[in-house]
Amino acid sequence: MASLDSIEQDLPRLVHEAQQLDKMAVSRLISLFEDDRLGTAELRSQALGLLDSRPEPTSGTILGLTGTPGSGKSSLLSRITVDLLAAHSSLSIAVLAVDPSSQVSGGALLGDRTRMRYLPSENRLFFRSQASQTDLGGLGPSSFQVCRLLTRLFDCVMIETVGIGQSEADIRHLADRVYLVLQPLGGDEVQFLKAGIIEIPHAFILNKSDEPTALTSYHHLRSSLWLARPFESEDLPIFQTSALTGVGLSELEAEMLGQIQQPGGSGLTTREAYFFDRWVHQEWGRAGGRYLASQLGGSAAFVQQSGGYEAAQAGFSSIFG
Ligand SMILES: Nc1nc2c(ncn2[C@@H]2O[C@H](COP(=O)(O)OP(=O)(O)O)[C@@H](O)[C@H]2O)c(=O)[nH]1
Ligand SMILES: [Mg+2]
Repeated sequence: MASLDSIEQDLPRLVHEAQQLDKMAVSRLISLFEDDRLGTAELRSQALGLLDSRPEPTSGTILGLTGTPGSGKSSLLSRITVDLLAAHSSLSIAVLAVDPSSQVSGGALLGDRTRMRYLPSENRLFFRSQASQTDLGGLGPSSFQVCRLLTRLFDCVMIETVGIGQSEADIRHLADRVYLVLQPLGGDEVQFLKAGIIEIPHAFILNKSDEPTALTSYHHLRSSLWLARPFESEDLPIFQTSALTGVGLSELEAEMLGQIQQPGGSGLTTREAYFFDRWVHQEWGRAGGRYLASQLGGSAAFVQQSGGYEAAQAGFSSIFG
């Protein structure tokens, strides 16, 4: 990692190049947003300031794809991104894969088909894998940080994450829209109902619809939804897709594009309080969390009082550290 001084001197140029979606510049800035060394918060704050001072700042939409390993998230993303970019010449997409097997999914995403159609020189598609912060593929404060950067550069940030444990709640806080990717299970109705999981998503993707049990699984999922979320089940879309044959992808892509084109972009700043609290717990454990809650008026109040996320980090570090 470069010294902080050299990044500080380079920052305006780096930000400028990142705005042109230069892959090297985007990568270097991401490293800054993943860096938890003291002194980096000020640099992040400067970078965000430069990005936000543009006449028309980008405010990308965050779409989350979550689901158990093997359900086809990476395969879907590799097709969806390429299709969307081919159909919309001004669109840009960044993929953030937070996955215990992220190396594998990175390989899959940049696999043959993608590479053939999109040479590495295609700046509108950016891929980054991030080591997950828990063994279970959880998101964490640094995923949040990277999203703060990427939403200012790309029209859409697609996050791939394994939906287990804490990361279920995290993805709902981070993404503007969450898709749960499921696969047919040979008629095992109960799998779909696993506590907690079914309450999170805005929409469901039943992938591998080329498999023989897909239709039965679809009906099981529909009735599971009716039981688990009776008041909204009518409105919960289920996309039946196959990343293998391409069936159902155009419907899913149309709905994703609709999300991306909605005015307003990402509501990420309203989520700062949640991820600040997670950061405090990660850095200072439960003692830090208790101090934040009891002595500083809680996360939302403290972030606001401090004048933003970076200032709150610096402030908390000097009080508690
Ligand atoms: N039959 C079938 N296989 C698929 C489909 N989508 C993905 N797969 C396969 O399922 C496995 C896991 O896919 P992957 O995209 O890595 O899943 P992830 O762990 O959710 O990212 C791979 O062997 C894929 O080739 C599909 O729609 N149909
Ligand atoms: Mg994957």
